[in-house]
Amino acid sequence: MNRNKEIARIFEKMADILEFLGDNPYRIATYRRVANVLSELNVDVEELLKSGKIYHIPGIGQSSVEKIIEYLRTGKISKYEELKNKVPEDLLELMEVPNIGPKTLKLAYEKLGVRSKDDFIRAVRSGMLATLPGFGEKKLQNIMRGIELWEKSKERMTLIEAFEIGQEYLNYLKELKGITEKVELAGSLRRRKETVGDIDILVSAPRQNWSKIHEHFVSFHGVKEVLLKGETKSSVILENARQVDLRTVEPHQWGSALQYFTGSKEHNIRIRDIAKSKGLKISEYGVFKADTDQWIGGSSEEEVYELIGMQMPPPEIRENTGEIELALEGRLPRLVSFQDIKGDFHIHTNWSDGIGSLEEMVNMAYQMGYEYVVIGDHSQSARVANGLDVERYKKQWKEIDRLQKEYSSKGFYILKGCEVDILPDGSLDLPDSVLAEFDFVVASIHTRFSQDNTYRILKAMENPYVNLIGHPTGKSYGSRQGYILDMEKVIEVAKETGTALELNTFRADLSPEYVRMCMAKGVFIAIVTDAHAPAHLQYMHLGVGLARRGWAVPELVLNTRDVKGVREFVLRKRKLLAAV
Ligand code: DGT
Ligand code: CA
Ligand code: CA
Ligand code: ZN
Repeated sequence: MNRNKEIARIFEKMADILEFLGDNPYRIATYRRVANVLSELNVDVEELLKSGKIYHIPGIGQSSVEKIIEYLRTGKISKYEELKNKVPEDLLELMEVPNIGPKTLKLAYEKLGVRSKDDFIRAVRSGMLATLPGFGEKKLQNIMRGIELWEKSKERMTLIEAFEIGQEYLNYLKELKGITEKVELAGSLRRRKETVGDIDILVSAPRQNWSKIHEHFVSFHGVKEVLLKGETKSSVILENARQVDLRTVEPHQWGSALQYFTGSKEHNIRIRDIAKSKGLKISEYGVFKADTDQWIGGSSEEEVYELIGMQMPPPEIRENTGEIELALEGRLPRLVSFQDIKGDFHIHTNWSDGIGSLEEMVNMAYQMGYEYVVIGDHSQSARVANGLDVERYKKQWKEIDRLQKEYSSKGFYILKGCEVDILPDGSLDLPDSVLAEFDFVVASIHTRFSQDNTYRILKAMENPYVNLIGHPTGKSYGSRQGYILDMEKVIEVAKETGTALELNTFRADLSPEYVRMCMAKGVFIAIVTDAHAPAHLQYMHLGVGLARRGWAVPELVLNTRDVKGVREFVLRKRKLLAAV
């Protein structure tokens, strides 16, 4: 899977370079398309080559296939190596920055003699860039903000990125069958934090196996640099600059080590104090009597918490924000879990900007074990996303009706939905008469990200047909901070109108703090993947983790309702606002 992404990245870079060089736009588009297709494939590209299926994938032509074969054989694409020499590497890197495209860099390169990243930043700060045509105040501000967000995003990765690397590393370590005992992700990744600094992996095994395990760990194919290779701890930096740490412990230390390395640090400090007050000592090696240093337990995490007299808080809420007090009283709430999830409310197909067909997306939702899925393609004003007008929605409904016939016998429901744009004045991109015909309506803001958008969201929620506000804060890690929003007011009106707020897995929007506010006020959230390809639906597992970080309980997570319950939710709002 990961190799697909590596190759995709190279195609993307080739497209960037060609654009910088002012090459043929058709070829640039081809490379970008190949990159897109490759990064969303859910089969290893080598398999597709072997079976010959690669020749049937639209968008991948003969010359692209040749490049892929070359990469699989040699680990390189000579065309890329050749292109790389034509552009300073530093500048290439800058193309990843939101609001800086190859065209801007080319201008700076040609007109201002910019040759490096620092040159470029200097050109922005000194006002040199502003002397070029088309670089007004606003554009320069966006570029500067883009650089800041990008530099920050290099320090920490998104949960999705960390999870994919972590899973791949876990599978790789599990190749050591019989040598390792338990293998688990720890640290902020296990806590499902929205961003992850480094990836922590914990392995238990008899001590005599440890050196073999560390040797294997540093030999992972994506490793660029070994920072440390020891008997108990190793650290590596991957090709994509991300860090992974490994710890090995003895089997009887597993629970206390997992507890320790899961963190958070703030949670652990409190736990140690509580242990102390009970005459115990707690560390990554176990739970001990304070006076005699006698080991009394710690082979499982449950045991660690039991020994100090408290419930075990789920990893996602171990942040010392109230979980310890409740756990001591045995009053932790039951949080939502993946098993509770009966559907996804926001996915896209190739009718708008998704790459999966309606059939493929529906099939994947069914494979997830759900009872229903809401198709949520973009509405017309989202032109770059190939948004649908009323006529195309109606065509899509016919397709859905046809497909529903196949799925009815399986007890699976395809709900007609949309992601309707909230326009600048807060009105919606589709008339009420059409909205009324959908089973479920998501409304989102996709324009004017730098102003206060509270009024737009409030107005959208007053519409009787809007059931869910999509990615409510507009933030997008690494590229957008999110617009100004009076979230307290939004939550209040969500409650009054019977509207749910979306927890968008890709963007980690809502934040855990806002989820907690929703729970406190009795406002529904809906966990969605915003999937643009079949494989994305699986990120629901992470979305649930993010919801748990906000202490989400099943009663206030819309996805825990069955299809009848969802229809009741929709009808209730329409009645409440007197639309039926
Ligand atoms: P990150 O990597 O910045 O996203 O956050 P974490 O929580 O993964 O932090 P990391 O990788 O530095 O350490 C992993 C866990 O190890 C951390 O959650 C708790 C534990 N830990 C690390 N340093 C300390 C410490 O100084 N005291 C205590 N009590 N625990 C620590
Ligand atoms: Ca970490
Ligand atoms: Ca670490
Ligand atoms: Zn959207």
